[in-house]
Amino acid sequence: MSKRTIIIGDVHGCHKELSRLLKEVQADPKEDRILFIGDLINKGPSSRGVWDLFREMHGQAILGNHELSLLELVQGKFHKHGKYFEQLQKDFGRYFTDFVQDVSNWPLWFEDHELMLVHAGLVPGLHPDQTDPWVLTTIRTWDGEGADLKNSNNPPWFDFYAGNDLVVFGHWAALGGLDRPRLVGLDTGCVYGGRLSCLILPERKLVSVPAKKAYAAIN
Ligand SMILES: [Mn+2]
Repeated sequence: MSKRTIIIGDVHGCHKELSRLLKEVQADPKEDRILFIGDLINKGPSSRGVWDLFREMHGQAILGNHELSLLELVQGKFHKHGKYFEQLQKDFGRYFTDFVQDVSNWPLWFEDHELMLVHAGLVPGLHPDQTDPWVLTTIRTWDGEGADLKNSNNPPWFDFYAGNDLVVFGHWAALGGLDRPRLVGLDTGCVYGGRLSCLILPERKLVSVPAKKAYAAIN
C-alpha cells in the first residue's frame, strides 16, 4: 500500500475534534504524512492542545493568516489579530517561544509532484512565490487586479484556476468546503460549530467529524 497523505483543514484550536478526526482515519505518524492547511490556532478552546497533537503526529503545516499575524505581532507589528495574542501566550505558557520558533519555520505553501497546498488561494496565473503572503493567506474572490480579495460580488479565485496540480486550500468557512477535480476546499467551519475535514491521498477521500459545539461566531 502506498503511503497516505492526510491533509487537515482549519483546526482553530479545536483539539478535541482534531483528536477525534485523527482517530477516525487511524492516522499513524509512522505510516502517514500528515499535513495541515494553516490556522491551527486561535478562536477555539486550545491552540496548545492542537500543537501537542500536531507534534505527536509529526505534522507539517503551512502558514495561515492567524500564524502569519502571530509572527508579525512577535516582531512588534500591529495587527487586528492582536486580540488573540495574550490568550495564546497564556495557553502556551513557557512553551510560547518554542511554539513561535516552530511556526517561524512553516512555509507559505507546499508543493509536491501534482499537489499544491495554500491556506486561502492563488492569484489567477501566478505562482505563490510571485504572490504577497497576505494574499496567499486571505484571498477569497478575484476582481481582476487584487484590490479587494473578499468582495462576494466577485467570482471566487478558484473559478480562474487552470493549472494541473491538485490545489488544496482552507480559510473560507462560509463556503462549506469544495470538491472539484483539481480543487479541494477543506475549511468546513469546525470552530463555528461545523465540521473538521481532511483529505486522504492518493485515494482522494474526504473525511470529517462534527464540532462538539460552536466556539466562535462566524464573521
Ligand atoms: Mn484563515
